[in-house]
Amino acid sequence: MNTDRIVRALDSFRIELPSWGFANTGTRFGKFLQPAAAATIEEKLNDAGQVHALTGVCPTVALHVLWDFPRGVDSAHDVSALASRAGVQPGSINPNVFQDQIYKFGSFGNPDKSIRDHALQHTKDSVAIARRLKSRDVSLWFADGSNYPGTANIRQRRRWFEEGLRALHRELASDQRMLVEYKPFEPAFYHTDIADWGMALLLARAAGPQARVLVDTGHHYLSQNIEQIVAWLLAEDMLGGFHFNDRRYADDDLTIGSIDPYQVFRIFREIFHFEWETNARADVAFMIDQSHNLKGKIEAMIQTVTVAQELYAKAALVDHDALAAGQARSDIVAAESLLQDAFATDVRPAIREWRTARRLPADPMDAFRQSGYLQRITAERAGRAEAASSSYA
Ligand code: RM4
Ligand code: MN
Ligand code: MN
Repeated sequence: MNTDRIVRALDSFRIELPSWGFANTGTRFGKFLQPAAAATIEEKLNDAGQVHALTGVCPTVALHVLWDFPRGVDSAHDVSALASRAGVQPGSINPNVFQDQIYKFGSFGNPDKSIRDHALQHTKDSVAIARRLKSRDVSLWFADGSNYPGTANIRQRRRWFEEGLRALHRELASDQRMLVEYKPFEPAFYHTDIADWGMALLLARAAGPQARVLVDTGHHYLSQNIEQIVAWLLAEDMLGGFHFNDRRYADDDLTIGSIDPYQVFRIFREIFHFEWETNARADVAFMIDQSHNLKGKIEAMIQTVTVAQELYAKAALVDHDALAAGQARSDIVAAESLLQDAFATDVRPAIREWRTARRLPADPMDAFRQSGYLQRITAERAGRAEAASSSYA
């Protein structure tokens, strides 16, 4: 095993935690509340701070504007102070143009101009929040779509999206980016305005030079080759980042690697391959977009980060010189085995050593369970009104 490669990979690996992953969430059938779940932005940041303190690789937290900034841009100062007290920094800013009643028939694609303008204003405010917090990325996900054939003008809505995204792009400071996320279905079940990576790519290109595509691993049809999409977006310099999660059926938001770890490995492998070939670092944001309604929130995040590190380390082991030679000879078995051998390598001892060398607990989950943090917040937060639970899902 090439431990140097693992060490180098882990030194550069960072993954962003989602604030909403620490709050009570559920399915559309109901929520099972956890007494320790975070209800305020302060609690979400504190919990994220724990995950970062134990793993050392999650310095930033993705924030949802509607849920985390009750007073909009005026909350930015408080959020920033709370983050630094928790030992983390604000990460990507996520506008919310899907939850208000006015978005029943869409946001950027709504036939009503006043609603399109309202949505645009909210995303502009989100850019302002991001600037105030020194966050680089504004991640845009739109629930827009329709449920029945013939009920929406698909090409017209596409133009509205282009217009809106272009107008938003004009708000970006020169060091900011906007990331355009796609999703094939849900909540819309006939057509979704930004349904796949091709649509997101075209819209990002139309928006301007600082727009990129955001790949949420749960937002594909079953059996789609996600690493090929990643390879194409890298080749086009249009891959902005990931929302990692795993799924068995739809947008299940399960723990990364819990269903198909080889998929995540293959995605990371494409990124390493690109870096090997170009001798440059891929400027791609790794973010988690998971909300666990049965697992303990903090434990689920620690597990996620640990699994992500393992899969990243395995992918770093692939010898791309040997792989290129195998591909050139069309030696299929040799080439494929390079991936399989790397994937089969037990990288956990090397990761434990890496952690110890960096004064991190060798086993972050065990350290969390020993720390008493969960018992403390459970006592502090128990018995709170259900009303305090997050509005998501
Ligand atoms: C969507 C999408 C977005 C996330 C929302 C809550 O399915 O993944 O990224 O912010 O859910
Ligand atoms: Mn997402
Ligand atoms: Mn999703």
